[in-house]
Amino acid sequence: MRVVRNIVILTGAGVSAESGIDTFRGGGGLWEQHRVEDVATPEAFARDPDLVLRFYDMRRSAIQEKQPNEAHFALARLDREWRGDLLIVTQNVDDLHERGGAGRVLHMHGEHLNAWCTACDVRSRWTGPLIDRPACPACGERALRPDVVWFGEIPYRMDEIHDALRHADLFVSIGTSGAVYPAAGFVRGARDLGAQTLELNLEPSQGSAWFHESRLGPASEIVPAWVD
Ligand code: BV8
Repeated sequence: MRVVRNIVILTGAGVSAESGIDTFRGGGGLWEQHRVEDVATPEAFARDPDLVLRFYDMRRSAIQEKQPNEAHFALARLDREWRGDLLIVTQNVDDLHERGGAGRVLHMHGEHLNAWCTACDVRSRWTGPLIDRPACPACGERALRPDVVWFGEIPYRMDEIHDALRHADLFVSIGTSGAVYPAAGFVRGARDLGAQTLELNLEPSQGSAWFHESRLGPASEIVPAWVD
């Protein structure tokens, strides 16, 4: 087995579940309250911008009342102490990794707490609602949308992610169902390039067969157990 110097960690909604943030596909999960095609696509935004803006305003407000859990804190400890390369690629659009103290975090699906101006393309930190069409802080236009990657849109910083996967000695997937691409394909790429692969999840994911090892349980327990 290769010496582990470089680690890539992929996280999904399951790492924030115990902080009280809905997952997408769990029982009573987020998508069950809203059909995917109703809210998380550019077509939905063009068809019914108010519905989409209200959906994201509700979530942007909700995450600000949530707190990081032991999984976020454990990953932050690892991030601070790890001497090699380490990258936390998150599919999540909450800021709990950062509030838990992690520094090397890459939001491939964007962030609730950013707004993206469709007039001037500038992204601004944003904690309030967008439903009232506030003015863009950069250009003044009332053209802000959530800075979140919708289905059919290209995830952020894919080159950086692929570069990290190419150099990874260990790929760890935490709290994701393996349902959404391209994130769900990372494990196969890392394994084909010789990385050890580990899954930490409440239940087997759709990609479980690609992991050398799977540990099942709640993230707030199995992530600190792995890190420490
Ligand atoms: C793209 C932001 C092209 C929005 C999100 C057919 C086949 C394959 C692919 C496709 C296809 N048709 C279309 C596609 C592409 C599509 C896709 O994958 N669709 C799926 C549904 C089939 N993908 C895209 O459109 C992507 N873009 O492909 O562009 C391209 C790409 C690369 C290069 C060039 C061109 C864009 C996808 C991004 C969509 N945006 N989020 C928002 O948040 O509103 S996706 C959304 O799902 C979130 O980001 C979320 O993170 C992500 C994945 O879900 P999970 O995080 O895994 O959450 P889930 O609920 O599913 O699972 C939770 C897991 O946690 C479970 O396993 C559960 O057991 C576990 N768990 C629960 N509690 C705990 C726990 N684990 C531990 N402890 C607990 N306590």
